Amino acid sequence: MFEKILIANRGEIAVRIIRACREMGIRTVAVYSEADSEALHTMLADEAICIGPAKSQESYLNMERILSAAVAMGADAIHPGFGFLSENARFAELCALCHIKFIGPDSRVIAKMGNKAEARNTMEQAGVPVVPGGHEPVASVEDGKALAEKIGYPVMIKAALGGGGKGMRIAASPEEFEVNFLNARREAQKAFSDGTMYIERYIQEPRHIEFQILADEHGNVVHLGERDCSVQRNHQKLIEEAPSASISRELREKMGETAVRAARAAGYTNAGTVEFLVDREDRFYFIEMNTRIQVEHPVTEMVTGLDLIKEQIRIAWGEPLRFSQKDIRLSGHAIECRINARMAGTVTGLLLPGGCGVRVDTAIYNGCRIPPNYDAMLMKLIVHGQDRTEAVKKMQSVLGELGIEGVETNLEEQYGIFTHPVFEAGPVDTGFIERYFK
Ligand code: MV4
Repeated sequence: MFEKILIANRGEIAVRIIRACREMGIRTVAVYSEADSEALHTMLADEAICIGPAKSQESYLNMERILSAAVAMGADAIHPGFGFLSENARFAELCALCHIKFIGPDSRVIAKMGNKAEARNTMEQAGVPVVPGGHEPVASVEDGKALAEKIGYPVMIKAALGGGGKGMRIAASPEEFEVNFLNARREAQKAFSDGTMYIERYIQEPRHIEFQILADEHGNVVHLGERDCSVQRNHQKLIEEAPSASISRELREKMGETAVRAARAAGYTNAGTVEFLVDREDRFYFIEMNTRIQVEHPVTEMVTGLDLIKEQIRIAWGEPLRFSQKDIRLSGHAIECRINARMAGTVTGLLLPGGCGVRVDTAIYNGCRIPPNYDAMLMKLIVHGQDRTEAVKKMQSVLGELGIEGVETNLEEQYGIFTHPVFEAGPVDTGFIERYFK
């Protein structure tokens, strides 16, 4: 097994990975920026090395510094967590060149799935349903308009290197097309230094359902069921749950098989997520594949009993999966709620919830500083109940207990969502926040 893993991340996910390594008897190296010298991940790892100033570009996003740290500390693998370099194909490639195992899929798979237009074509060729749309990038306004006419309005204009909503515009009519296409392309060019665009039919008020998959390096692929991530604002997920309250057992089975087919078509290894949109008629469409461990992975862990970080490490070491699809049993219902800071500051008081089926994933502690340089997520609250009703009740109780002083958070808003009668009754679609929490 690996002897030493460097964690190229910070915050709760770095802590999560350190804990998994410790349980497996693997030594850990934390990397930290000057703003994180007293961060929990810096203190919990066996060893820690400063890699630069607070700015991400000069620390957590700096490939040379992280690889130099890994070589200097004698790490034999790097876990990238999520965000930062986790979906950077060049970084995965550089790890391989340095003889350090990147804990994730092959760099070519990251690059292929990172291009959403290419991923779409790969999936369509493998018989995975995709949203009706074009097969070629849209080179001009004229080409785009002609294609949109064929697809039928409204259409969704997307950036090939996008995802998460950047470089994305709806066009409801030919009149709207030109300006929205040009704005989307300008945004994409600025954000990704690439203006490759594609078009799909616009799916109205879809549900966002994603399947967790695990693939080892011996050709075995399983899915671990789905997560419903429909509760989001401006493409920021707020709540995730497993299983989805809005799909039947039959649909789950069909989508799960499709997710496995998608992973095979991509030549996927390690943990990944196949994202689908589900329309009002229960038709489902592949939209993207995420080649990283995701923020919301704990809800899958709660309903499967698996430790996904440990599975990632075992797969990266070359072990075959120790279970097949028929061994995967989903039990109960899990919900995750993201607590975000609204500003930087110092935590001056902290009261954590607890109880049966309650999990708190965080790297904050009383007295810790929240630097302004990074993602604002402070904590993930995860509950597991026998069914959705019990899980929702549990989360209401958990949110009522939690106390964070010193930094403003979205705790009140989350309490509002969990006690909203429409959410309580469930399920909800991606328009829920817009409709009830403007
Ligand atoms: C769509 C769509 C409707 N039709 N594609 C948003 C982020 C990116 N991952 C894909 N997204 C969407 N793609 C077509 N053809 C609607 C969305 C979308 C969305 C998707 C999932 C969760 C929340 C969303 C909120 C707004 C739009």
